[in-house]
Amino acid sequence: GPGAHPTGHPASFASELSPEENAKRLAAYAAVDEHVKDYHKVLGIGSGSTVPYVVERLCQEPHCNANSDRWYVPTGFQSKELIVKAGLNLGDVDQFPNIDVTIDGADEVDDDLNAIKGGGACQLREKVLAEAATNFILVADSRKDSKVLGTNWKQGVPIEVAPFAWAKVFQNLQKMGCEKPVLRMGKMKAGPVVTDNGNFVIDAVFTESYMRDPSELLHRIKMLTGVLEVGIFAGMALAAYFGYPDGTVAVRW
Ligand code: ABF
Repeated sequence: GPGAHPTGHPASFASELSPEENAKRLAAYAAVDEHVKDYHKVLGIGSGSTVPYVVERLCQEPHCNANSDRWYVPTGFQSKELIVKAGLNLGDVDQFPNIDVTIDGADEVDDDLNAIKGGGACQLREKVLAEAATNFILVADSRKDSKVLGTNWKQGVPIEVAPFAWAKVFQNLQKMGCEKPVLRMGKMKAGPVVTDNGNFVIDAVFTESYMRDPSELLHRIKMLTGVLEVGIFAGMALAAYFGYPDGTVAVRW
């Protein structure tokens, strides 16, 4: 239905999108067309500005109705809304711990398909759905593509923490070599951002020497008591699709 279109326009108005938006759409469409098969019964739907186009594409398939035996599992409030508004079957990961394909956005993806995620504060659920998926696919526009994590994404590694432990995690991140961790605040600066799981987020910038080994950094941060999940997705993605403003899509796998 019309609710499935993120711009509010029918798909035939696609050419009215800005080159940047069109790039996201093309990446999303390419990922769906390549990886979602008719026999897939459970799909993970990620977060961010490219994912509405994933749902848009899925809604152009015959499976797109409530009588379908396909289920859609969201990574957070935004994707839950997308699923509900499109009239698709909403599922949860406790019903479906095995997902055929999860398609999700990213803040940055490096040459080895390691990713920074969590700029949207959804990294804990995103990682659960990434791990649950047989095929985990990233979609983004070309600005997210880089050789080393942290090159384009300057905000640091998003870390979800238990609220009462945040100050201790903050201190331990400093000891680990992060000069200026930041407790992420809401838009009005009246208090910290609270995730879908009721937790806080610390953004931690690390120098390039740390970022060159994302897996090692991930493991060290994750060992800090009070850390629930780290927005480094190391070695999880099967492929990444980057849309370019000139209308081309680059695939990395
Ligand atoms: C999700 O959405 C997150 O992991 C990432 O933080 C964000 C990307 O959003 P956008 O496409 O709006 O930059 O994929």
